[in-house]
This record gives sequence, C-alpha cells and structure tokens, in this order.
Amino acid sequence: MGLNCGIVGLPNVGKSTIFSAMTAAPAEAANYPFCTIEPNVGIVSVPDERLKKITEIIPTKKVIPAVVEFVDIAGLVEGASKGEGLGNKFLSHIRNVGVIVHVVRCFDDDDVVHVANTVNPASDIETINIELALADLETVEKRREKTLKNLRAGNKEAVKKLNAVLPLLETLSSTLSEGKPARSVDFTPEQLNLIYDLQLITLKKQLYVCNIDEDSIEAGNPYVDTVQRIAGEEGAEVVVICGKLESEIAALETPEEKQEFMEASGLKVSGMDTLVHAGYRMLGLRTFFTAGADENRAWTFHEGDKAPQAAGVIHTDFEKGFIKAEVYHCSDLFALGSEQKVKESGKLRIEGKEYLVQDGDVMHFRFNV
Ligand SMILES: Nc1nc2c(ncn2[C@@H]2O[C@H](COP(=O)(O)OP(=O)(O)O)[C@@H](O)[C@H]2O)c(=O)[nH]1
Ligand SMILES: [Mg+2]
Repeated sequence: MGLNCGIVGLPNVGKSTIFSAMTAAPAEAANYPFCTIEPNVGIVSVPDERLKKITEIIPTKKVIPAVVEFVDIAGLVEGASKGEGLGNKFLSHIRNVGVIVHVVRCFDDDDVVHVANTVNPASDIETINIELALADLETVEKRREKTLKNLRAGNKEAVKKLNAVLPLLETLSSTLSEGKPARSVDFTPEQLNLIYDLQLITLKKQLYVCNIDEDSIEAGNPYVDTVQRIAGEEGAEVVVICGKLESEIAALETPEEKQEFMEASGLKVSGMDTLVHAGYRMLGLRTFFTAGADENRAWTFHEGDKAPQAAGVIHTDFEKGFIKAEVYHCSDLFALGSEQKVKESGKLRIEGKEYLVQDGDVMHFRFNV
C-alpha cells in the first residue's frame, strides 16, 4: 500500500485549491524544496515545531524537515464506479494511496457551481462513499466468482485457502452492497491478511476535510457540524480548512508575512499544517531527528520500526553495519537546554538492535561497513 494521502471529493469542493496551497514551497524548507512528481502528486514538508526548537538549541547550517506525499485525485463523480467521469482511471489512482483525504464543501458561493446544485455535506459524503463502496463491491464480486471457479478446479491445498477466503468475501459483499465501507467490518489481522491483495478502497483510513469560508473561521458553520456528526459515527477524524485563505497564505514569501496574515484573518493554527500532520500520522509515519553542526534533520520511520530500520532510512549501510544508537528524546533537550546537560543527567542512552524507536527521538548511529 502506498505511503501517501489521496485527496478525493466531488468536483468544485476545493481539492485542487487545497493541494496547491499545500504544495507551494514553504520558505523554511528551502533545502528540501517541494517538488511535483506529476502535476497532481506533491511532496509536502511536514511542519514540526520540534525541529525549530532543536535548532534553537543546536545551531546548524541546514534544517531539513520530513516530507509526505499527497495526490490530488480528480474525477470522482456519481457513477464513477460505472465509468462516469474519469471512471476507472481515477479508481486505479485511489487504490494505490495509503490514506483517503475526503474534502467536503462547507462553503456557500454562488459563483462556484455545485455538481448537485446545492451545498449539502451529508448527501455529498454519501455520494462519494457509495461510489467507493460500489467500486470495492465490483472488486469483491470478481474475486468471489474467481474463487468459486478455482474451488471447483483446485487441489486440496488451494481449496483449503480458498475456503478461508470465501466467507470473508461474502461478508464484504453484503456490507458493501449496503453502501457501508469495508473498514466497518471487524476483521481480525489474519483475515485482513487474506484480503489484503484486493486493495479495497474502503478499507483504507479516511479523514474528512471541511473546506470552509473565511467568514466561518471563528464562528464555525452548520455544514461543519454535519460533517463532524457523520465522522463521529464512523470514528473518523475531521480537519477544518479554509482552502482559499490557505492558498493566499501559501503564496506569501516569508514566515513573518504568513504569521501576520494569519493573525489578521483570525486563523490561530494553519488548517493545512493540521491536515499534513494528520495524514502523516494516519499513514503510520513517525519522526526521529539527527542534529549536528552541519544539518538538523527530521527523518521518517514507520511506527514499530527498530533502531536498525530507522538507521536504514538515512543510509542502507547504517542498517547493514548497525552497531548501536545513542538516543535521547527531544523533550529532554527542551527541558534541560543543551546536549551537554542531557548527557550529564543520564538521559542519553545507548540502545541496541531491538530498540523500538520513539517519535521525537534524537539519534546518533554507530555503524561499521
Ligand atoms: N468561496 C470559496 N471558494 C472556494 C474555496 N475553495 C475553493 N474555492 C473555489 O472553488 C472552485 C473550485 O475549486 P477547486 O479547488 O478547483 O475544486 P476541485 O474541483 O475540488 O479541485 C475554484 O473557483 C475555487 O477558487 C473556499 O474555501 N471558498
Ligand atoms: Mg481539481
């Protein structure tokens, strides 16, 4: 499964507005410039206050943030699962992403056409979720037919495996037929393994993004309440963003200008930052740091990685020749004020191959090749 976030939603809800705001080069990330792989694929810096604080304590030449990929997936309309709009092309894109970012229009604007003529988050969400469920239903049905055929022809070993999968396909089939997502079924990890290769869209984690108007920043609006209620029922997260405003902020040059503009518009935290963070975490991505005179850098590892794997993110040699890691947590650095004090107070540890890396660790690897 891809380690990226796919932005979906009905046409004209603000997907591309949000995507371009997100992928505008942030000033502080000059060393890891945003790059567009394809017009709709962007590498986004993950904003991290901790990296700034580390650099206040450990001065350095270069500061490099972690990054995460977002994809602007156009073409999801009612009937997409039956080939409407971009149909199957869009579906193949969405199958490859790790997390679905579902943008919902929560702003009124007579100049921006709504595909169903009226702004109605509940019905918009339903339209999208049903298309995704129908697309998965087709995948499941195809697999079920194939499985039944193979059962008739199969040898003993194959039949045993197919018999384990078949009831899962049947459960999925009836769930999806009701328009419910595959993730609403309580599968065990073993069962999930058996259906993993289907790449079901509705098995992916989903995050809702309310795209609001500037006027709603402080007061909120009833559309957002609706999305929050629906997300609550599904146990999904919600991020509220003013896409239009964020794209204006993104166009500004310096962090100071951005800050000033945000304050003037009553925006306390950037919804974009919150969104990038949420996507990163939902992908199971975590951050460790390296710090020194040449470079302070945030590196991405996967939740549950051990020290050698984390070292391998920097260089494969670091993983192959891993000896040990010197580790402390950035919160100790912030509390004590210097690396020297971290050492003196015994907060710097030597960890071996079995060490489970923690989000926020500052690491130094010893290796030989
Ligand atoms: N009023 C208002 N218009 C917006 C907002 N976000 C996007 N738009 C406008 O809505 C139109 C469609 O936006 P776009 O990002 O292309 O939507 P997409 O089809 O989902 O990619 C554009 O004209 C945007 O300027 C918003 O928060 N408020
Ligand atoms: Mg678009």
